[in-house]
Amino acid sequence: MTFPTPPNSQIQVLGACPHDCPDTCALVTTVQDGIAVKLQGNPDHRHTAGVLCTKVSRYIERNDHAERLVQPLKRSGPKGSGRFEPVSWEAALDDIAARLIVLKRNNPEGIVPYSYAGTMGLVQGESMDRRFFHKLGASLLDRTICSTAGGEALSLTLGGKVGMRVEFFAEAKLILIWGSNSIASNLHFWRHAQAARRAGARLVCIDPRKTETADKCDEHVALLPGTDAALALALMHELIVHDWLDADYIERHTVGWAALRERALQWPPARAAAVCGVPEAQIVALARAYGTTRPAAIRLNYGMQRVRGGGNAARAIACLPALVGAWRERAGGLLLSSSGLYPIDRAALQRPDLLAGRSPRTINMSAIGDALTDTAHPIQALVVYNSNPVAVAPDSGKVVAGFAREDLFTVVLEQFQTDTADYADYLLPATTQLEHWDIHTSYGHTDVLLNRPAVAPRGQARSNTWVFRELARRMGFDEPCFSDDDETLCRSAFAPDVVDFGELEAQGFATLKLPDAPYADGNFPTPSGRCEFYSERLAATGQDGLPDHVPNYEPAGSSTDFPLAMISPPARNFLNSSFVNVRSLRAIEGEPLLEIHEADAAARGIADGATVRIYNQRGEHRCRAEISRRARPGVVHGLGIWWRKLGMDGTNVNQLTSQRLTDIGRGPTFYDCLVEVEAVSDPVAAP
Ligand SMILES: Nc1nc2c(c(=O)[nH]1)N[C@H]1C(S)=C(S)[C@@H](COP(=O)(O)OP(=O)(O)OC[C@H]3O[C@@H](n4cnc5c(=O)[nH]c(N)nc54)[C@H](O)[C@@H]3O)O[C@H]1N2
Ligand SMILES: Nc1nc2c(c(=O)[nH]1)N[C@H]1C(S)=C(S)[C@@H](COP(=O)(O)OP(=O)(O)OC[C@H]3O[C@@H](n4cnc5c(=O)[nH]c(N)nc54)[C@H](O)[C@@H]3O)O[C@H]1N2
Ligand code: SF4
Ligand SMILES: [Mo]
Repeated sequence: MTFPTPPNSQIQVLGACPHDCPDTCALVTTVQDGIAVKLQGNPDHRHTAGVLCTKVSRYIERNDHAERLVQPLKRSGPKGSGRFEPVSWEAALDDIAARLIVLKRNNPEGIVPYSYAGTMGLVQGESMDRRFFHKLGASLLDRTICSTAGGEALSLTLGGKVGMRVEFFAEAKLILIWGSNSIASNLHFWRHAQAARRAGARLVCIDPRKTETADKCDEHVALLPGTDAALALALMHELIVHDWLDADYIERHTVGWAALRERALQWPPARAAAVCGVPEAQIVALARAYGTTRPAAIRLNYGMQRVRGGGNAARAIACLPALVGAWRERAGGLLLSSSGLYPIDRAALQRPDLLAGRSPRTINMSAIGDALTDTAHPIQALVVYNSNPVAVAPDSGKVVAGFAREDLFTVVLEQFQTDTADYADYLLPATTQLEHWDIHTSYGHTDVLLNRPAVAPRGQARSNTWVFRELARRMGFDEPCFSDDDETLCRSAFAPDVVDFGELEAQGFATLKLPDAPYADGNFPTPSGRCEFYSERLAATGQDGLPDHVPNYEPAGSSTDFPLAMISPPARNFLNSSFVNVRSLRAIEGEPLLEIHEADAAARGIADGATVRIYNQRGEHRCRAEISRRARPGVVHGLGIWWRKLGMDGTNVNQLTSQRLTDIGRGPTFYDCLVEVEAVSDPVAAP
C-alpha cells in the first residue's frame, strides 16, 4: 500500500467508525504529512452531524498508542504468561499454515474461528476470513454473544431486524427507552429524543439502573432484571381493559390476537408489579400514556435480552406497537435494530459455496468455556480476531482454563495485547480503521458507509484480510476469490442498483431508499405478512407460540446464599473491552466499580470506596464498592468490561456470569446472575 501524500500536504480522508455501536458515525480524518492529526465526525452526514462520542474522539490516541502491536510475536513463556518474542511474518504464517494443513487433513472441525464485532466492517469482519474457514471445513461459529435473543425474537414477531427509522423519533410524543442507556451507547439517537422532548414529548426509561439516561427522562421504571415481559404483558392487560386498542390494525395486520388477549388478561398490573418490583400505579400510568398518546415510539436495546427469558421479553415488547396501531405513523412503532434492512450480498462476501456440501459442527461463542474444556470433541486450534473472549465471554474461570490448555494452538490477530492475546501461541499485529479499507452498514440508522485508509499501517501491522489471503495461499487454496483485494471486497457487498459506489466514494456514505412508515399497512416481512403475536415457527420448535414472562435462571431474591442480582452493563467511556487501555478514557472511568444501594451496603457493613469481594458458585471478583443512587435495593452493577489484568485481583465481572443460554437465539445471560458481596481488607485473593 502506498500513500501518495506529498510533503507539507494536508488531506482529509472519509471513513466510518468501526465500533459495535448503533450510531455508525461517518468520520473525517485530517492527515498531515502522512500522520493523522485530527479525527472528527463528518458534518455532512445527517446521522453523525459532526459529533463523535468521547471514546472515538480519542481514536488517534488509540491508534498511536505506545502499546500498539507492531510486529508478529511468538510465545516464549508458559501459556498465558503474555511473554513473546518477535518473529517474521514469513516464519509465523508458514508455521501457522503448516499446523492448519495437518489439522485440515485429520480433523478440520478441530479448528475454530472466534470473532465478533471488534470491527463491524463487512470486509475486515466477515469476508476473506469466512471464505478461508469455509474452504478449510473448520467448525462454524454461532455468533450469539450480543444480540441473537432479541434479534431472533424480533424476526419471529416482525419478520426481521427491522423497525422505525431513527430520525423519526424526533416527531414522537411518547418515547419508551427500554433496556438502553442511550446517552452512553446510542448518543445520536438521544439527540432525536431530546428534540422530541423539546417539542413536548414524554420520555420514559425502563431500566433496573438509574442511568445517566434515566436521570434525563421524565420517568424511570426501575424494574428488576429479567422482568420486562411481565411489564409488557401488564401494559397489554391495561390496553385491553380500557379499550385503548386499534381494533382495525389488529384485525388486518396481526396473527394470534385472541390467544394473546387471553394471555395478557392473566397479567393484571398488581401481578406484574410484584414480579417487576415496581409500584402498581407506575405500571397503570405507563399503560395509560402508551394507550392514549400518539405517536408512541419504543427504542428497545439489547440490554433487556441478556437474561433467560430475553427472547420472550423482546417478543412481548415487539407486540405492543401493533396493538395500538403505532406503526400507522412514521414516528410510531419500535426500533431494536435496523440491520435487517440492508440487502447485503453475503454470499458474495463470505462464499458459503466453499463449504462444498459439508456441514461442519457449530460452536456457540457464548459457551466457549465449555467448548474449550470439552474433552469428547476437542477444539485443537483457535483463531481469534475482532474479539477479546477471555475478557468478554461469560464464566471466565472456564474460559481461562480452556485458553490455558497446553495442547490448544491459538492464533490471535489483535491491535493490542489484550487478556486474550496473553494466551496466544502466535500474536499477529492488526491494522486499525485508519489503516485499512472497509464498508459498513449500521444497526441504528439506514446508511451505508465507506472507510478508506487514511494512514499507512503502524510498523508491520496487517489487515485481517491480508492475513487470511496469505494463509490461503500457503494452504494451496487457489480459487480466484482468495486473491480479491479489499477494495474489490468493498465493491462486492451490495448490488450496484442498491448502493451507488461512486456516491460512497464521493461523500463517504449512501442512503438506502426506504419508505417512511413501512408497516402502516401491515406488510411485515413475516411468513404471514402480519405481526405475529402467535408464532407458528416458534411453536414448531416445541416452544410456547405466544410470548410469556420466563423467569430468570437466577431470579432476584430467590437465593439466601446469593441475595443480590448483578448486572454488568457497558461503561460509557469504553466500548465493551475496547479503549480500556486508552489512558485518558481509563482516567475518566477510574477503576472497576460495583455500584450498590446504601441499604444493601449498610446491611453488609460496606463503606463507600471499600474493597469488596463479589462471589457466587462460579467464582469471585474483587473491586471497589461505590454506594450509588444509581442502584436500586437488591441489584448491584459491575460496570464493564474491564481488562482482567487491570483489575485488582486479575479478574473482571465475567468471573461471575454464567454460560446458560437464552430461551430464543442461544444468547448469553450476562444479566441473569446472582451474587453475594462482602467487604474485604485484602484486594488480592488468598492463594
Ligand atoms: N459507550 C458504549 N457504547 C456502547 C457499548 C459500550 O460498551 N459502551 N456497547 C455497544 C454494544 S456491544 C451494544 S450491543 C449496544 C447496545 O448495548 P446495550 O448493552 O444495550 O447497552 P446499553 O444501552 O448500555 O443498555 C444496557 C442497559 O440495559 C439495562 N438492563 C440490564 N438488564 C436489564 C433488564 O433486565 N431489563 C431492562 N429493561 N434493562 C436492563 C442496563 O442497566 C443498561 O442501562 O451498545 C453499544 N454501544
Ligand atoms: N459482563 C458482560 N459481558 C459482556 C457484555 C456485557 O454487557 N456484560 N456485553 C457483551 C456484548 S453486547 C458484546 S457485543 C461482547 C463484545 O465483545 P467483543 O466483540 O470481543 O468486543 P471487544 O471487547 O470490544 O473486543 C474487540 C477486540 O477486537 C479488536 N479489533 C478491533 N478492530 C480490529 C481489527 O480490525 N482486526 C483485529 N484483528 N482486531 C480488531 C480490538 O482491539 C478489541 O480487543 O461482549 C459481551 N460481554
Ligand atoms: S462509538 Fe458510536 S457514537 Fe462513538 S463514534 Fe463510533 S459510532 Fe459514533
Ligand atoms: Mo453487543
